[in-house]
Amino acid sequence: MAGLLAFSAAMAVGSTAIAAGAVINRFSDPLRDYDTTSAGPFDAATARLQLVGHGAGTTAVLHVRGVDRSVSGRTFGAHLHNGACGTDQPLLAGGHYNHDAHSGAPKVVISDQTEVWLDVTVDASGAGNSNSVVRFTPTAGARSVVIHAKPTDPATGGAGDRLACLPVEW
Ligand SMILES: [Cu+2]
Repeated sequence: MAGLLAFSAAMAVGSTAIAAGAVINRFSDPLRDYDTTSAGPFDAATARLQLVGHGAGTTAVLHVRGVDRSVSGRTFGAHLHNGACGTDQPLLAGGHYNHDAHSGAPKVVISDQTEVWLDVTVDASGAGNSNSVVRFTPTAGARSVVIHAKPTDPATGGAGDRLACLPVEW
């Protein structure tokens, strides 16, 4: 119940921010497959990311659809990464975009407030949504949202293998 309430509150914050904020950018594309030699749940999926600026921060909203329904109910880690998507080159996307690292903070904290975490749970129709509200604005560049095989570990930010990638370049 607490989890549900927290989720509702987060959605409300996101909706308010969207209504009041200015869309910095919207990205919509088929997901790039990181394993073109075998079938995966995101092979036919598309995704859309909106970055909305509000005051000192950003709301990121991710929509994924067209995911194989065999994985409905599962949660997949998703994050804003530093680098661009590359065909069959999952490591090209680099590490997570981390505000502490980009702003030269003396200590780099890994959390859902220093990075943009957008884990998605796939529903019965093969779609999933998530949002993240952070108090920074990512700097422009050729970046990506990488979708991983597992939910994000809140302690390490790790989420297993990289499955698919949405180009996010501005
Ligand atoms: Cu990631």
